[in-house]
Amino acid sequence: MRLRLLFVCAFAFATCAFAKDVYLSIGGSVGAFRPDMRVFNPSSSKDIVVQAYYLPVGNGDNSAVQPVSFTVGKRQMVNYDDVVSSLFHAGNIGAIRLKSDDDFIATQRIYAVTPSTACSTGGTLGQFVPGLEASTAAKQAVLIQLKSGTSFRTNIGAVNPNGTPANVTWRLYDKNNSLVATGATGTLGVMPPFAVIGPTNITSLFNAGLADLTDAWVNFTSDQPIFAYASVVDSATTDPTFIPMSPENGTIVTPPSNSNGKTYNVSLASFVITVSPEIKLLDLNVGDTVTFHITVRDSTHGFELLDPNGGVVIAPEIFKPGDVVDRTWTVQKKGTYTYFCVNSSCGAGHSSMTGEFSIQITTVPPDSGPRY
Ligand SMILES: [Cu+2]
Repeated sequence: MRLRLLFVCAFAFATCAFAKDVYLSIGGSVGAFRPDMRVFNPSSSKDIVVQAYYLPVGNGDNSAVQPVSFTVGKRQMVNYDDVVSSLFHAGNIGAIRLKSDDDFIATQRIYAVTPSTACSTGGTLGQFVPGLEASTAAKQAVLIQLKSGTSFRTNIGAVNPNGTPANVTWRLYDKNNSLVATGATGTLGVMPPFAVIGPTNITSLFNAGLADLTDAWVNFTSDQPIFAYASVVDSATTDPTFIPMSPENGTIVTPPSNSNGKTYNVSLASFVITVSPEIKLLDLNVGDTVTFHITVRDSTHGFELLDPNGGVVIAPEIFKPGDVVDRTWTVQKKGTYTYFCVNSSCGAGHSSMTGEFSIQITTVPPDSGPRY
């Protein structure tokens, strides 16, 4: 069987069955972090040449990146400690793409270096990063066993292994398996060719607000196959766990909008915020789940929602024209909520984009005292 494949390789195709295109989704030489890479050549008959591309984070188009080449001898493993520096002579954070016309195996370990002190010997603390074949990228996958709160934090990152942009929808689910947020801040929903999203804290990526993420999971769907991973870090010890994505193909269940939840369309336009339908006094109550379906019309606008005590309900966030995002929150207090555009740096008109609605206030006291 193997000989037959070799025959096909040699005579029929430029890219044969053993050609490999492998991604190491995260590597970086920044601060105390270092990545060590190993590449193994399983062939006993042939030295192989591997082309290596360093793809910087930032979710930019990396299709112009040029490779560097190295050779791996028969049945040998080559070692690139601190690979970003030693092979690419670069710094900062990026993914690594490895290509060869022949079969190979690649792995990586990324770790933080703890320097020696007078009282203790230095060492490293890190995690394993698997080399993933491009053919195993997925249009839908989950990242489970995520934890975010006071004890743990979770970063997620992604790589687009395609020469075309990938349009990605990200969804975050909380401890109760409830959808907390759809989409991501800014432009992370579109990944240009070979773009890399660096490790990003899920609470900021999704603006998760008050959600209980002590156990959480993330799902994505994409029109192009991509790679995603999570890194769960113990805040007390900094112990990290690498979590590769698990491809799946279940139907995405959209939460019912009227069980005990309600959805409102929130339009941000120059210079007015419109909530539709209008939120009347008795429409909502404590415990209700509310989704603001926010559409940004004509300009860069921001949004923030504050509770009756001035506490943040939907964290301030700046959007681009055309952005459509859902922000879900739970009513925890009766009283008057205020919302406004937070794009204060773009002229006075934005500061007039403000409004309020009240929930279940039975009497408005004429003097002091809580209003609920
Ligand atoms: Cu505005």
